[in-house]
Amino acid sequence: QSTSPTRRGALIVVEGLDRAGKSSQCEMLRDSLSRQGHVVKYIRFPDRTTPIGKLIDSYLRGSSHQDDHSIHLLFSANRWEISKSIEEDIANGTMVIVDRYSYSGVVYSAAKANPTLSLEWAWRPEIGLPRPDICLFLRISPEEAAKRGGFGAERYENGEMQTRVRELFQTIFEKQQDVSIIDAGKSIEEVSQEIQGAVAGCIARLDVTGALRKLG
Ligand code: ADP
Ligand code: FDM
Ligand code: MG
Repeated sequence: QSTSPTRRGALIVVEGLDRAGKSSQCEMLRDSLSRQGHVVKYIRFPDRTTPIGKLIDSYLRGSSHQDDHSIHLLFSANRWEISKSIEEDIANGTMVIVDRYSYSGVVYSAAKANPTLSLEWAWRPEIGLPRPDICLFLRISPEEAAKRGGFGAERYENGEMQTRVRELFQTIFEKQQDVSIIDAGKSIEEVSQEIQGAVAGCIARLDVTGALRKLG
């Protein structure tokens, strides 16, 4: 039996507006890391399968109403309930790819311009969650996003909300460390190449015997 410590995996977050290409890119990244021999898991937030996730799903589809603060805390609770399994997977060497995370969490809630729901307020419940080793922000113009299809029927899929979300993403990612801003207006292949390069750099720099850090 080997006595060398297990090399931990990396926590890789993909963020961006609707139709930036997050889900397509997460799948391509999963496949490319798998081909390199990594064990990979692809998860997304909200995770609509849990009891909390079902409340969120009903809210997003417009079937139920929630107070702005209350739904914000449910989105956060949905990350907390899955955080333990993320930590275990990472410790066991799995590469975990996450489609939306705390950054979507704070930005969509703060975009509602509710006077008691600031970015600072919104960030508090995220403190202590697993900190991504890299966050890939897929940046896209409203024009490019519009070419990829109209708005769907879910709660935040309207121009006004998307404009405020775009501004707030910009605000938070100016300050955030470990963020790679990716021009998501390029072809799927080009974006995928850029992401693979950024992730390879992250994995090469990773202290694989150290623990996952926490959001502060
Ligand atoms: P998101 O998960 O960010 O909402 P998706 O990956 O579901 O975005 O992509 C939204 C739509 O745009 C899909 O129809 C997808 O095929 C298309 N798409 C994704 N990336 C690109 C790209 N780089 N160029 C053109 N179309 C794209
Ligand atoms: N969203 C997502 C939030 O408002 N808060 C969060 O914490 C998260 C993770 O939910 F409108 C919003 C962002 C988006 C919706 O859409 C989820 P997708 O299509 O499942 O990514
Ligand atoms: Mg998606």
